[in-house]
Amino acid sequence: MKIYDFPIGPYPARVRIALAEKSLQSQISFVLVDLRKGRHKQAEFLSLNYSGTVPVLELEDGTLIAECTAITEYLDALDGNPSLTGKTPREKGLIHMMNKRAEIELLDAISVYFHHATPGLGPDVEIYQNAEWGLRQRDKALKGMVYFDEILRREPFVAGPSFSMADITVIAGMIFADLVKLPVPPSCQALVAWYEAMKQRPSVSNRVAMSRLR
Ligand code: GTS
Repeated sequence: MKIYDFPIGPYPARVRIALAEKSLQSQISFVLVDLRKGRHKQAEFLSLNYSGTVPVLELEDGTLIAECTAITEYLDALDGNPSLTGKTPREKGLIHMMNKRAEIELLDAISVYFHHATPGLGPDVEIYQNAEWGLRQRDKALKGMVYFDEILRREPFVAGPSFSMADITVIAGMIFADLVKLPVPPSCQALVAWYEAMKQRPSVSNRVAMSRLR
């Protein structure tokens, strides 16, 4: 399998972390798509992913799967252990809900902030920016952090008792917050403590080195 990738990117990190949690790294080769050069907006890449984003998983038969959630679900279905997307209908429902919430309330909001209210990928790539929209999304992300902090005050993980895809998406949100220097609200002690613990997981700490190790 092949993954079209940008090694330091927060979204690609979601798939890298999932691969490491599932011990599937050796089955993957990574293909660099240089976002800073706008390669993801060029026709060659758009023919692989209409949305013009990485990561994209390419299977041996040429099937293309974009969207981190879809890729993680595919990888999880290859081998159920450990499970990242839940085994029972209840687990699956809760994990999917919290994963989607982590995208909407945190990760995607920070991404919009990055592309609209900061220099983003640079003037050649960011051809339309709306700073006001970006700043609103930044505030939404800060509210999202407070929400996840409340969850993590009472649960060990974002979707309950076990590590899951929803944790990975919040981790990606925190990685993105670090990259854009978005400070975590001081009240979010549980979120900060949980993130420090997540950073100790080899899947998280080694994620950027993954393609170089192969
Ligand atoms: N919904 C998509 C997913 O979940 O896969 C979003 C993917 C996404 O936004 N990826 C970023 C991207 O391609 C990669 S990174 O910012 O994390 O490196 N961004 C480029 C752009 O122009 O939006």
